[in-house]
Amino acid sequence: IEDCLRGRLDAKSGRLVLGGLRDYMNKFQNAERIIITACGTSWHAGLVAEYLFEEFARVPVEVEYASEFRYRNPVIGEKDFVIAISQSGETADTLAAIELAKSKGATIFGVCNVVGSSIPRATHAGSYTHAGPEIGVASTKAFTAQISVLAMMALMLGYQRGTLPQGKYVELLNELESIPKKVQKALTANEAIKYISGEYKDVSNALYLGRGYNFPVALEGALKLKEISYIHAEGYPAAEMKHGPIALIDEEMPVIFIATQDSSYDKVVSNIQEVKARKGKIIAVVTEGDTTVREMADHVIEIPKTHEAFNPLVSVIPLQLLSYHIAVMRGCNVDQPRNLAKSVTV
Ligand code: F1P
Repeated sequence: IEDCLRGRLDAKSGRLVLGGLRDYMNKFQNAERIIITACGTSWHAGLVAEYLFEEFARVPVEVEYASEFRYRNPVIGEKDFVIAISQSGETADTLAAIELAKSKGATIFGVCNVVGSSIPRATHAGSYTHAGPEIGVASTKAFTAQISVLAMMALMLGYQRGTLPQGKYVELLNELESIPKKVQKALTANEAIKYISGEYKDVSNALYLGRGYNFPVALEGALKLKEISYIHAEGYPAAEMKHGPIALIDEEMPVIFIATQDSSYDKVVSNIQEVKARKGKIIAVVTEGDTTVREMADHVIEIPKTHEAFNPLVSVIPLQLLSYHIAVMRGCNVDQPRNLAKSVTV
């Protein structure tokens, strides 16, 4: 825990990754509920965190769009620990959600990237993600940095509450430390992804499907494509496909599956079969060495294996690259997409 509080992942630079938690450890540990509030990509990182906190710390979690939360009359009080996530630290909806939660007596913890921005100042405590400046408007490295911080928080909380045994806690922290190397490896698929992008740059729609930890990644993949290529894209839990989106599938529809080898793998494979039977085009992000999905998909993109809880940190990389290449090929300005602001302050 001390390692974690000192910022074990960032030991070389000596940065305090979770330092902000020190004074609020009691509130965090005894929280009856965690409420996560954010917008856009940060909200997707919050969804990943819901899975992490509930799996490892067994605390109930709610993930709320700040843009909705601020306008409703939520049941919230002193026993709630609110985590507000924001790259810019300036998002007006998230700030308003923080003020609402504060007025009800909840403890607010910020996970922000921009040092000294408004959200860190409005919260009781927080941790910076230290991802460095996001050059473009669309969040990319901020997403993975947010999940890294939230994962550390979830592991630490699980260990402290006794729901995560010490051996498992250490094993997971070690795995988390291996992620930067795995991300490097995932980036080596860049040329292959560029080729795939060329095949799909003119589509009008795309569907992204994932299960478990990869469900929020499906949402994020779809959002990146919308934001920077202006292609209509939808992200869904793969199991929801049969409840509606399956009607969209035909030879024109690319379906991007996140099909890593984890506890959802067999079920995702059957979802792939369902799409294939309807002649949908399949692009699949798979674990290195996968052969089953390779035989079924039109294209596969391999990523290194990690613990399924950390899959989003690696599986989002090819989806970010796919959106990037498609956007460039369509002549879009990837750094400054139309109609989008870096910090949405109104
Ligand atoms: C939230 C957000 C970003 C998105 C765009 C508009 O920003 O929705 O996720 O990429 O920049 O704002 P933030 O609160 O994380 O700064």
